[in-house]
Amino acid sequence: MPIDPTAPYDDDNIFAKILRGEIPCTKVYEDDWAFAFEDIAPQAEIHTLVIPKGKYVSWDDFAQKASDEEIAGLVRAVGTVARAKGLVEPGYRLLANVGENGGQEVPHFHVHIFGGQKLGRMIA
Ligand code: DGP
Repeated sequence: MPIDPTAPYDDDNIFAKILRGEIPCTKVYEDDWAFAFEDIAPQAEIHTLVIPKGKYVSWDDFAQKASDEEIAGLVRAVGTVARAKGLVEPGYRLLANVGENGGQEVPHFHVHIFGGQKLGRMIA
């Protein structure tokens, strides 16, 4: 179900529950700003999600409201995870779906990391 990227943050969303340890995940990385775990329905050989620890609905919400430290923390965490997984060479793809047209389903901002294979060109 696509989400409204401008809606108030929902504390009961699935990634909030993962962050609180209420539902299990395969954790990959954690620091003060970010948390990373494997996607439950991988769309590539490697498909990892990186989320901020702060309560942000979407990229738009994060870009508008997060502190510079939080933004830097998330960006660095994405880079750290991709590097730790050995993806820097031959490369990988980052994706953030936003709202209905972007196909965002979980209303806690997240960045997808895809890798481990040659990825096709995709718009939809
Ligand atoms: P998006 O469409 O960008 O909102 O992607 C949401 C992703 O989250 C999707 O690839 C599947 C993944 N996902 C949904 N529920 C869970 C869950 O409970 N655990 C994990 N690990 N991933 C989930």
